[in-house]
Amino acid sequence: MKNEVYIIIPTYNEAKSIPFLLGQTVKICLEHGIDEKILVIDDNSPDGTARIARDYKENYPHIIEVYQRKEKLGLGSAYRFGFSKALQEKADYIIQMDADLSHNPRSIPRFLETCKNSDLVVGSRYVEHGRIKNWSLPRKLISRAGSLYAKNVLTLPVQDTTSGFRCIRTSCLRTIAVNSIRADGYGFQIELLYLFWKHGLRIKEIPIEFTERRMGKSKFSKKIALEAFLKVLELRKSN
Ligand SMILES: Nc1nc2c(ncn2[C@@H]2O[C@H](COP(=O)(O)OP(=O)(O)OP(=O)(O)O)[C@@H](O)[C@H]2O)c(=O)[nH]1
Ligand SMILES: [Mg+2]
Repeated sequence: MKNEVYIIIPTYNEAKSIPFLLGQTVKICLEHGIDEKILVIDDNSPDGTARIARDYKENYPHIIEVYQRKEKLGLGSAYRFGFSKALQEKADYIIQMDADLSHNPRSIPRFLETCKNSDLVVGSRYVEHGRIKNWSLPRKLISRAGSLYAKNVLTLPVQDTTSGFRCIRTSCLRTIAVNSIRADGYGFQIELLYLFWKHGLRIKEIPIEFTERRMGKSKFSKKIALEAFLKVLELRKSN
């Protein structure tokens, strides 16, 4: 029997947060009657994230799937992998979520409710009631500037263009040929959003409270920021 919702969680060195995140997510879904499958897509994390997630899976063998890939292939590649699984299994909805507890699984029911009447729901730090907790001012400024840059250059109808907490109507991924997306990191999120918009699909934004990771290390890098910057220009040119 198919699962209605695929929750896709890419991981790289998230050993400390993954058990808590999985526990919370299963709990919230149970409380709200959500029929979910959770896909942990790990890139052979040196800290043993995949092993810890597999141990946790023993508690919920029919809900959690852990995929351990051979090497670090990037966030975009992990999502493409997860999307193809959700498409194969004909899941109705996909939730995209980070593993570092920046995204609160308590928001999942609100994403799904909103997605009933839309194709992509973006969890936003930059709409009314959206919040960022524990980020330094420079980090806030970089993120806000990056989001505004993509929004304005590509004329996107969304404030938080780089947000990685989202809900997708799975069938739309056939329309936009998701494997054509090549970017990783923020570039991936921007390109995906751009393709939904370009194809005239319905996009909504809901407020989220985003919390700075308390455990593990950020993978934010100049390389990822530069890739996203160039990706926006490339998409603009191709328009
Ligand atoms: N499978 C896989 N997951 C990745 C890779 N890089 C990052 N991730 C995961 O993608 C999610 C987002 O990465 P973060 O390091 O939190 O990056 P970020 O949210 O942009 O940066 P911070 O806000 O500083 O945390 C986390 O769950 C990471 O573990 C990768 O190469 N492969
Ligand atoms: Mg993060």
